[in-house]
Amino acid sequence: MSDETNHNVRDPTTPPAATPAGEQPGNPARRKFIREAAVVGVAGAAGLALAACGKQEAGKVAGSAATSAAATTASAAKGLPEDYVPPGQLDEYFGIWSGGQSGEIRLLGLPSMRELMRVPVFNPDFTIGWGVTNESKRILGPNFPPGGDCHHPHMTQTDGHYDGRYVFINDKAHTRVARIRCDVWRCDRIVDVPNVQAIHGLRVQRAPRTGYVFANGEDQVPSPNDGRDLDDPKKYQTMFSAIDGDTMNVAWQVIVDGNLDNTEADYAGKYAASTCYNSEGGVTLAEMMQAERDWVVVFNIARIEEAVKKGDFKTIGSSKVPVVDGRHGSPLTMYIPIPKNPHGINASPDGKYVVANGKLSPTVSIIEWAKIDDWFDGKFKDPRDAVVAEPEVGLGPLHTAYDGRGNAYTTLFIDSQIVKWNIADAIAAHGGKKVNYLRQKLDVAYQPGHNHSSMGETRDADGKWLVSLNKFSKDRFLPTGPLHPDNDQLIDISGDTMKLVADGPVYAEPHDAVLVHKRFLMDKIKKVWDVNDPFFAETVALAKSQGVNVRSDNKVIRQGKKVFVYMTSAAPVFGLTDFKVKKGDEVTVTVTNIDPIEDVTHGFCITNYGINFEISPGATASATFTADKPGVYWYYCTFFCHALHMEMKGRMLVEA
Ligand code: RUQ
Ligand code: CUA
Ligand code: CA
Repeated sequence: MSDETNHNVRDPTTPPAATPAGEQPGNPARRKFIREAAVVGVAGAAGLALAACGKQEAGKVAGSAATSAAATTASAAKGLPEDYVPPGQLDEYFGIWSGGQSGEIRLLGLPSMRELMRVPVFNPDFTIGWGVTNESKRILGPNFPPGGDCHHPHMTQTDGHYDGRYVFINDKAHTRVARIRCDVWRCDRIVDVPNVQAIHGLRVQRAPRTGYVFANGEDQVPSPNDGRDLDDPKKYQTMFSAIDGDTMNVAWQVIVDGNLDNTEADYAGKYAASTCYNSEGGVTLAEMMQAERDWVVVFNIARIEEAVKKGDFKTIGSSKVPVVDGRHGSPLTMYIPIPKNPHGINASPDGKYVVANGKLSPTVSIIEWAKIDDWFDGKFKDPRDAVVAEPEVGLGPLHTAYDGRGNAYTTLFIDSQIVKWNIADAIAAHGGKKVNYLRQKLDVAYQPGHNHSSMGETRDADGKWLVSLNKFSKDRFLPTGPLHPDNDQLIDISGDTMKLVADGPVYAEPHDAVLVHKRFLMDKIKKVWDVNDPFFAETVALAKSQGVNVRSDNKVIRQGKKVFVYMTSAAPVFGLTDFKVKKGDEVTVTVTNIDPIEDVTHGFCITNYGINFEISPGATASATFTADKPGVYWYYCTFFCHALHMEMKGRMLVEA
């Protein structure tokens, strides 16, 4: 078996010697060993026989019951790379990746780092028919914008544990927040956040449950932003928003001083905290870097809810969202000065601390939640006293992850490193004890933004894996033209030292990801659609109102210039071999996949009409368009579903 045919063998090429970060992660000698061992190991792997069967007849799943924990142990025993997951075996973690400028979410398996699925959210997608089908347009809204800029995917939690209900993600480009269902991995709600601009930081309430989804409006704008105060930046403002994760309504907003970057929630359900890098209220780079300290603003959730309940709020313009005033001096907020233009903010999984990452300062600031309690209780005055340590960690600290064993891992953008440091030792050193809190610095390639540890944003932080989401890949991959992929690197943090395990090229620009152990999701994910699923319930109800059972009827209903075409799909036939409409008709085609068999997805494409969508087993999907071109237009199935897939087609006859 050659290297080319074995996709699990990493490229053993030694990276060029001259690199800005000094020593290269990834030992070439080790890589060579891995390569040879892997080839031998694969030949003997039990999974190979299954994989060699190729695609089985639909419905018969050649799945293996072996756990990936066993797989990992097995690969270690054979000298295989740690991220090697044999054919037919499953990864241990779901990686939920932001799709960045693509506007989507991506599902990866870890440790293999294999991409499993893409979930269109803010972006039209012709595979799924996102932005094509009526079902997706109901979620995207009328006149939906062309895409989104996603940064922060986060899963719902209950008492600090993932509960596998939803994932939320921001769209900075159009000031929106979306919700994705974890049972079918489809976006089901998108909310426009009013009164603010550019939703960036996003986190979920951890306790008692999500609950709120916290979202930062990053940039300050006039309020309302209707043309007034255009060039009077002193009058600009932004707000912190709490969205009800169940209803997807904006529950309340808090006006703040400065801008808002990243946000985080505590483990007790009492606070959220956001970084601000533009306390100066500047509109130019130079202005935004003037102050030595900006701040973290802490939101007291109970007090804000109380203020809203008492009617102590205003509304702005046509929005009905209660807006409370949380600027300096408000009893609702606490402003903790932090050096300098801080960026990421990350709560430790023991529930005790939250760390703000200094970016332009080589420090991280450790804030103790209990001190925040004390400050709000009036036990001390100076908010800086909530900072229990401010360790120096390196240049350009952006985000911090945790292993659940008291260690923190901070990305250093400028140094192109991950620094591992110990929280207790940092606090002890701050108190004057002679102790080295720094544990290790690992070169990454290159310029890391977020990092994320397995389960690290929950009480179940397990300290096994860390991904470093690097913005630059430079020389690490085959060239792809001037636009390079990002490089998401997998790091083993289970031992005393971090070990780089794999490079993972990814399309721009994931920003952030979460790693969720599969035990939180396996029994929640559906393999076929429930025929009563709310995702297409409105479409099914419309059919019913016309006397149509979408699961059995194949018919054309004309209502004046509106034509409704209903058909089933069951491999390898559509329920209608043809249908006839007139030029100028508004046509709605509704297709229902009545194949009850897992993995038999059909597609429905009308040639030269811009219509395509997928219909997975059990699903109903529809699209509406104007039949503006007379002639014969074949519709055909776009998913290779059957030996007679090519023949799965019919004709739309458009009369002149
Ligand atoms: S924050 S730039 Cu996640 Cu580093 Cu968006
Ligand atoms: Cu149905 Cu191809
Ligand atoms: Ca600043």
